Amino acid sequence: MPILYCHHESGHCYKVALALTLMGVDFEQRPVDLNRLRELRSEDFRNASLFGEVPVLVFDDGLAVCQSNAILDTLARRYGRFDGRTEAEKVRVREWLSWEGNRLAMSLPHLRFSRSFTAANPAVEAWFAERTQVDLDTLQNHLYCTDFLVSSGPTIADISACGYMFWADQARINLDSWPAVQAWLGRIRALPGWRAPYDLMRARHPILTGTRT
Ligand SMILES: N[C@@H](CCC(=O)N[C@@H](CS)C(=O)NCC(=O)O)C(=O)O
Repeated sequence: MPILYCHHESGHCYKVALALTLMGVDFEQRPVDLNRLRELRSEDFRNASLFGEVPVLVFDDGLAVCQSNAILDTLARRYGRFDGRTEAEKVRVREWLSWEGNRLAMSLPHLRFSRSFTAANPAVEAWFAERTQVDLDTLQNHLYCTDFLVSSGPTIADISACGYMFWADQARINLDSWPAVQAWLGRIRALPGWRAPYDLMRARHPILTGTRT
């Protein structure tokens, strides 16, 4: 079965674990200790990971894929699930994956990390907070007109964008201000097999004070 190198505090890992779970694919979790210097992490992980980060998914045929959205893309293509139905929808899905990687992944995860783990410089944290609000507005404006990011139904775009949302409270973000986002998260929660991050990912190696990821 595929091996997922992961960490239970990583929403990028959660995206992959959630996609595998919703697709009904069994996988083995190998928690990586992010407190350790990259060069001191296990040899099998270092061999599989191009950038030294989690998540990495190693398929049964030996293909190792890193970068959460590249993994989601690979899963959708390999298992034929949670992708757009038409070529145009597949394009929309990948537009959202790129948006997530450039926008959302640069805001909410870092705000949460600064507010719940290792504090960033206050000016930097303020920048994360401002950017998070703008990104939530972008999502909200889109989700006023559609149940999922691509209108045909749930896709890897939703799985990617929701990766850190279930931890919004840890970033001290109150999603009551974004009701369309909350409703969308409710629809994701209602997907058959959905599980919350800490329920899905095995907790090992708590993040130590001062660790930066
Ligand atoms: N763009 C990457 C981000 C991955 C990432 O930032 N991973 C963090 C955990 S959330 C990590 O492995 N940090 C450990 C380190 O930097 O040493 C993705 O989408 O997978």
